[in-house]
Amino acid sequence: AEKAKWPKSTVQLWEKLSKKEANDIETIQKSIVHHVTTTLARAAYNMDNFTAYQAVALSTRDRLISRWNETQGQLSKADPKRVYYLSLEFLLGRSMDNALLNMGLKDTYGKSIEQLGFRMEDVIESEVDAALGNGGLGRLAACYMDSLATLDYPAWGYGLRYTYGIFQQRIVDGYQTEYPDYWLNFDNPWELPRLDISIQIGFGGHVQTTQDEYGVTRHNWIPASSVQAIAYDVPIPGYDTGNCNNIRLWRSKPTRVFDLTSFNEGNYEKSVEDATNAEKITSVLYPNDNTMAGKELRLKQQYFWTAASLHDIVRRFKKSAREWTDFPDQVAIQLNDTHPTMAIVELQRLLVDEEMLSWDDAWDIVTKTFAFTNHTVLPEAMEKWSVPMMEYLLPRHLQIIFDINLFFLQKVEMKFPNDRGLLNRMSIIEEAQPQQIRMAHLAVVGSHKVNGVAALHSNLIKTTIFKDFVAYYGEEKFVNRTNGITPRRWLHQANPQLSALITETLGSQKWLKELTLLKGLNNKVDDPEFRKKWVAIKRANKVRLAELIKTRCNVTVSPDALFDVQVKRIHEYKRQFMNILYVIYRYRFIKSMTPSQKAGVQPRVVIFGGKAAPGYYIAKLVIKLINGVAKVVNQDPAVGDLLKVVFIPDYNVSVAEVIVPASDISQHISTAGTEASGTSNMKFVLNGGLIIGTLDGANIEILEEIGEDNIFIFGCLAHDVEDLRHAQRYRNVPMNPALQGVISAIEKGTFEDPKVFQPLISTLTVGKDFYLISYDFASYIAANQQVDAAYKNQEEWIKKSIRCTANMGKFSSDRSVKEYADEIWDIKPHPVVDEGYM
Ligand code: F58
Repeated sequence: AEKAKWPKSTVQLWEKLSKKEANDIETIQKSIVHHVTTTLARAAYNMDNFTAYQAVALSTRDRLISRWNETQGQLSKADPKRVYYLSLEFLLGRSMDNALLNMGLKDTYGKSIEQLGFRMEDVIESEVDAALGNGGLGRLAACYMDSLATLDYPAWGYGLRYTYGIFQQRIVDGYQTEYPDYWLNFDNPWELPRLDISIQIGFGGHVQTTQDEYGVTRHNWIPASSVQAIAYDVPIPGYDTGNCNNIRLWRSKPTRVFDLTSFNEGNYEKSVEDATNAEKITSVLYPNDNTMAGKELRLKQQYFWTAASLHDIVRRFKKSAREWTDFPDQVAIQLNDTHPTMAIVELQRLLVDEEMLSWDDAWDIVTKTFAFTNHTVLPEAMEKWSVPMMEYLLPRHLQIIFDINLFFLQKVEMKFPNDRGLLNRMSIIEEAQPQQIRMAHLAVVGSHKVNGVAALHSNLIKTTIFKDFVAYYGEEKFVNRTNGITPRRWLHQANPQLSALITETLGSQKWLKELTLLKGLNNKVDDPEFRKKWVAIKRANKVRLAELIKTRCNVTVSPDALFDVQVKRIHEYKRQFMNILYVIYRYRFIKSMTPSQKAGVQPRVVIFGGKAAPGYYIAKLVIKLINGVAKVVNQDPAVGDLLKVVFIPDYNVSVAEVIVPASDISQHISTAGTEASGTSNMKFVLNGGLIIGTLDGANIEILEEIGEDNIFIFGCLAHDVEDLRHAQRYRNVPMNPALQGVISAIEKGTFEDPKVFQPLISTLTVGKDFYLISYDFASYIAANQQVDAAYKNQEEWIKKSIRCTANMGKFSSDRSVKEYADEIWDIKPHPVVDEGYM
């Protein structure tokens, strides 16, 4: 029945009944108990922490959905320009704590549940992480969604609903072993299945070419098979606003459960097999970070997701009966790396083949709609797809890619005639055996803006991978958007005591939405009372982390030692290897000391965490070495509490929330020019942790903001890396002697069978040392000595710590998102109006 046709009394009854529930303790308790006894069908007293979590989650979800409904309803009516953030990864972590804090309901829920006999912390701990991402890129998407919602921007995320997230890591005999992350085991209260929203996605087949009545050639793709995309919506509440945005995740399903032909022919097994194949598409997240997998299933994921999302976006646009030329005024699409680049091709196909626009009109719309974020310059991470694979899976799209390339290269030839080398370099097609499609080139050609993720990185891409494109398009197309992090999750939620102290000091919670207000803390540096409170909070956070280390690693560490942290994906360019080599150096140095010399040593706990891609042999050996060293060092009575080494298994978002607030110093030590930005560096410094780092990625901008007295910088410059590598390769550069000593110790078998580590050692010795560990080792040792010396002067250290937090305002993802909104997407905030339903 339509609302308009209803009698007034019916409409009024609906309106009355859909007004929001009150948020007092009694109403909330009723809603929790209601979910226990009805939704969960449990007896009221027969509950564990997990059941309590489920009930609180369901009650929170009810309130979330009211906001989501109201926001989306009002947006549909007003129909402002929206941004769509296409990302294969959204690394959200836990949702409950965040939702309650953002909606301002944490205290009330805390009291409610406490009276019912549970501790909020235990209930929160029962939630499993949503781990639909690998690392920085996926977590960045999650932070941006938080900021977009908080700033009232009309924004949707589009991604995949993987059945298995990033694998779970366990350490067995020092080695990483992988276990499937079946996160949907107990149902997921943070999603709204929209089983009614289903889109058919085709694969394979052939292209039919015909002439239409005007003699124009028309292309019609006839896919050989199809699968369904089913929508699952994940509400993203803003902080201190009723606004609630959406991430739509697609799940693949067979088009018809049984292929009727096979079924009727009695081939039951084949019909079920087809169904299984359809479901495979969204079954697992690829666990590589910064390397290209090149698997057919991955390309299927990319097309499945971009086609479903575009179909959805176009359907929404068509509701308004506007002209196609208005499309870029209604729709901005951000490509999070090259993974969604097929969206460019799919939109061109929809406009030309299905909507019958001319090629040029369509291409004008396409290039005004898309913008592209690059996250890496590492050659092994550059996406390429083989032409035969593309032809087999998406024959019409391949034709379109060749046409895009042809028209593009014709224009390049006009601007720079007779330069075949240039055309070869810029071509979307790489002339290899077989030919390869360079997705980054396609993304640049199909977008109106291309951005890097930190100042250094954005400059680097202009002088390296996209140099020719800058010459052709001009500088304006290539911009910088320095990454940011959400202060709600990474300070307010993860470090509640520090958040409370800041609020008390600054007189309000405004800083959570305007992070530059933290500057006010600079005045407090010379206040000894304030410093005392500051350091007490850090210590409490270290105690909490020490407990986690005891449970997970069975190692006892002293919270009075300096906590030195490196947690991130394990990758050669991030140089965890250099870190553990220095630990060995330090260990040997301590062992060589007399008792009175030992008395002067600054005790340290060196904390590692992070996953290696399952097929990345060298990265896995680094984990093995860390664990080998930990075993020896932690048992050595000659060292005692002066040095401890731990590898925390299964590093993920919720573990990071415990580690980040507890660090004294963290390491961001990539070879200069290799880490595009880094975002955990921002999280640590925001929480008053100092950092030791190279002049790479966002470290440089952090240095600019907090000042050189509050950061430990070492190592070569990005600018010099090429020359240094050249020297390393072709001249006889001797290994740094301190490093040489460390390598000899490993080779002598100090840390288990040295044969195991030979391939790892070879990365330094066989004339390469591509990541310049030997070159940087001397300055790395020196920087570590400076850290020890600085930490000895506790009062000065605390001042540095306060200055760190105080000057991190720039790195709020609110700032990043505003820059995208103003200068790339051209969208405005559209606040939801509270009419009493949310
Ligand atoms: C990261 N990339 C960058 N890629 O390495 C990091 O410097 C940056 O801060 C961050 O993006 C956000 O901009 C990254 O995390 C991946 O994990 C991809 C996953 C899919 C395959 C290719 C790598």
